[in-house]
Amino acid sequence: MNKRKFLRYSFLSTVTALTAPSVTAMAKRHAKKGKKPVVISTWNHGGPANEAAWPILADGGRALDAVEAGARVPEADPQVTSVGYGGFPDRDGVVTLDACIMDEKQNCGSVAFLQGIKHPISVARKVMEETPHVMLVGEGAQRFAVEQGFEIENLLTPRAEAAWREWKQESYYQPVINIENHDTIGILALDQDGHLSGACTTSGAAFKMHGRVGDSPIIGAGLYVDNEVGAATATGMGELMIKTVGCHQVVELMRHGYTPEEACREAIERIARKLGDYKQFQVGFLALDKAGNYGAHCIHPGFHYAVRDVLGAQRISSKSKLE
Ligand code: SD4
Repeated sequence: MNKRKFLRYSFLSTVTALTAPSVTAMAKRHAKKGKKPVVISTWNHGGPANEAAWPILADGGRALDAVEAGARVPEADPQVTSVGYGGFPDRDGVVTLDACIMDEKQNCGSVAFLQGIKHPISVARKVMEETPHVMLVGEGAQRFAVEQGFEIENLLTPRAEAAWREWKQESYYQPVINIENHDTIGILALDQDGHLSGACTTSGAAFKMHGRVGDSPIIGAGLYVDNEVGAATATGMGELMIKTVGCHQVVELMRHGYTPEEACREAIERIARKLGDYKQFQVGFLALDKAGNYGAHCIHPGFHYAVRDVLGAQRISSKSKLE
């Protein structure tokens, strides 16, 4: 068994045990009913996000509420430098945010190039629920957010500003996706009623061109949910997911019988076949099917995700193409 496999199996076998009696009862129900509920999220902050989502799912709440609650955790955390407050700015020093959300009824809402609002995921949900539209961008999205009661705040933390100033000294005008340390959060949940929802929120590629929008607010690219089949989300260099409509592809592959992991791997293979420059960038897909099975695949080693179900919390390393 190679090291990666070993680590993976170690993670699986060191599931955090929960001891509360209600959890035992739930575990029995879970065993009978299948793998519901479950929530999965990208990267390290997926753990805290899942913990915020979990009580909603455990109480029989909606997957939609769970994914929104989860996504809000890294959005508010100034230590997370690719999401919400504390996110690295664009090359002009402006923090611009992208997010989208999708429910079990094919409803979706999205905001892009949004400035000064700490919780773009909640604005995206308002777009979904309070407007006839799917997507609002820039100043219009901000105006709508304020009308909905969101506050305009300065999202550029001293840490993010210092990183931007240091980057500017080199004047290397390329968007940066750090292979080892992405922080965009994509979160997918299956609730006790068997309904799926997903959310994705990011400050995008650090030091991107002003006005650049990535995959994260684009339904089908950075997130897709089909309640008949499954859900998928993505992290990494968004241009590659947009060019291949990656998450829609992952869900469609699951419809045709691929497991979540196989579907993610095939979406990565298609990027590799079609996009010659793919090795320069990290991309990871994460998927959850209607039965509660999940899996991931990425280009470069290093992508991992967090899972929370009745058995506890796990952190799983994804297999990668360039391992
Ligand atoms: C983007 N996909 O804007 C996002 C960035 C990302 O971890 O995932 N960073 O392209």
